[in-house]
Amino acid sequence: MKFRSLLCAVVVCLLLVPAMAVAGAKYKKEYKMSVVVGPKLPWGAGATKFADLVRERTDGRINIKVYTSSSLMAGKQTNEFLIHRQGVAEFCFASTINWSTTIKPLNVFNLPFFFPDYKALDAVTQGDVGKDLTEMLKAKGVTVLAWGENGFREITNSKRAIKTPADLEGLKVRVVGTPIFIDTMKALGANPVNMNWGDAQVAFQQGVVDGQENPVVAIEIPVKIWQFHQYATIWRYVIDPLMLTVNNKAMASFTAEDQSIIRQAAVEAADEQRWIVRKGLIAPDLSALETLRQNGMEVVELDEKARSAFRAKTTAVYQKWTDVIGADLVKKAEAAIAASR
Ligand code: X2X
Repeated sequence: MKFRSLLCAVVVCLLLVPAMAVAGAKYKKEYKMSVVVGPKLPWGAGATKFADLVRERTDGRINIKVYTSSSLMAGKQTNEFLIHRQGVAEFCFASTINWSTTIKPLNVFNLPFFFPDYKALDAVTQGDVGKDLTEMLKAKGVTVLAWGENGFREITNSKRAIKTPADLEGLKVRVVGTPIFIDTMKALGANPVNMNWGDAQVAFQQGVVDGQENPVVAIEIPVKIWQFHQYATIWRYVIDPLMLTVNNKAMASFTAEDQSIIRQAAVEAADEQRWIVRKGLIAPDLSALETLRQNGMEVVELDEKARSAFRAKTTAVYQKWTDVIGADLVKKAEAAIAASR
């Protein structure tokens, strides 16, 4: 009997040790990373930075190719979570907006006029809400490695300066195909049209829509929005964080050492990207708004009183979507925001 169990142990060892040794050698030649925007925008550049760091630090064992402009989902940005979960893209640098059609609690970031500033946002992503969302996504097959940022979404248009809700009346505004955006724009009196980002840029050019909403530094300046729109209103109506993520099965296929390289690289790339897109948008440095003005735009900055007139029109949207998101999560976010004051 003794001899037999010894033999068994030897056989097990002989089978296991080589299997462990070759784990690293089983890596794919290429891993895919999905990004909705182009490579030159800070968001796309953040993804490239992450891929480069991982490649360098793993001596090329993990070779991530960044697929920009929604190319892995044929332009349909709201399908990104699905292809990520399936493992078509092992990595993503993704906007919460694009995933919020599938993962409803992510709509917490889309609640109109909810986040007053970056401090409030950081309190939410770095606190209990960030933790809860991370756990929810993990259960659905995806790990959040770090939070980056697209930014507060500010409206621009070709018709008139928006100072009060009445100025929005009847404006045709392009939004992402995420239902809460349609509800919010309708509540504000605008005429929302949903469109993928790739099509939207053509629509601006052709004047098919009057306006759009996107972050200033991350999107509006790089795409030179002044070519199409003369008016911008800084109203901080919605915040758009980015998540740098990995498919759980892909992550589990890497050695512990490589997993920690991936985690570290994600935090570095996302932190850097977040500060790049905030630059020029935090008083006293409002140079990003100056860039819009220097390019001929009229920029309206709403104070809290003016902002609350818009918020008042969206109360029903807030209530409806609190139920969809989950009242507990919204309560946690409210508490984190209050504590950040
Ligand atoms: O489509 C948009 O407006 C963009 C690029 O900001 C997002 O992907 C959410």
